[in-house]
Amino acid sequence: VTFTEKQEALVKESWELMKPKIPELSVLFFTTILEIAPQAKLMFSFLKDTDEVPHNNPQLKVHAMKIFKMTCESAVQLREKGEVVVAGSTLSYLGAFHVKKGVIDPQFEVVKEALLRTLETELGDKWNEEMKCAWSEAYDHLATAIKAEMKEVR
Ligand code: HEM
Ligand code: ISQ
Repeated sequence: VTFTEKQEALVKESWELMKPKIPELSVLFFTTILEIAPQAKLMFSFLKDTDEVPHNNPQLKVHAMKIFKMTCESAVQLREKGEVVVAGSTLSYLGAFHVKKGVIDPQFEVVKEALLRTLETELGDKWNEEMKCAWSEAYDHLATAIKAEMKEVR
């Protein structure tokens, strides 16, 4: 794998800019997922009793934060080791968890697209093609690792 120091730095720097705003951005992120894949609505407990994306759901904020953070960690690991480790047990837990929720592989592209659009919206002028490539690669490796764990369960 060729994930460069520069790419790692781009992901880390943009994540630092995003982090303080994640409570608000989590709503945009989740809304974008549902715009791309409306049928995913039924899978999420945040929407059990409502049609609208809740603006003050702590779970939604925590999960959204985790996804961005794990993608950033994936960038660090790619640079250091050329593979994604996260914490081994976290990966197998997430694999099993998502299988139980009924998640299928193609939906990982939906979450990826939503993640990239959220970054683009928030970063505006600071967002560029190089950053997009770095975040895409980091996310793809994380998604591949989770999908591999999902296969173990099935
Ligand atoms: C929950 C991460 C991709 C659907 C979660 C949780 C995390 C997470 C950390 C919380 C687990 C818990 O409650 O213990 C990720 C990461 C992903 C990813 C890092 C990709 C790299 C996906 C995809 C889907 C999905 C592709 C399909 C649309 C869900 C659902 C839940 C969930 C339905 C349960 C939410 C709830 O109702 O509480 N995910 N996820 N995830 N994820 Fe993902
Ligand atoms: C869980 N998994 C994937 C994407 C998500 C987005 C918002 C909240 C929870 C999520």
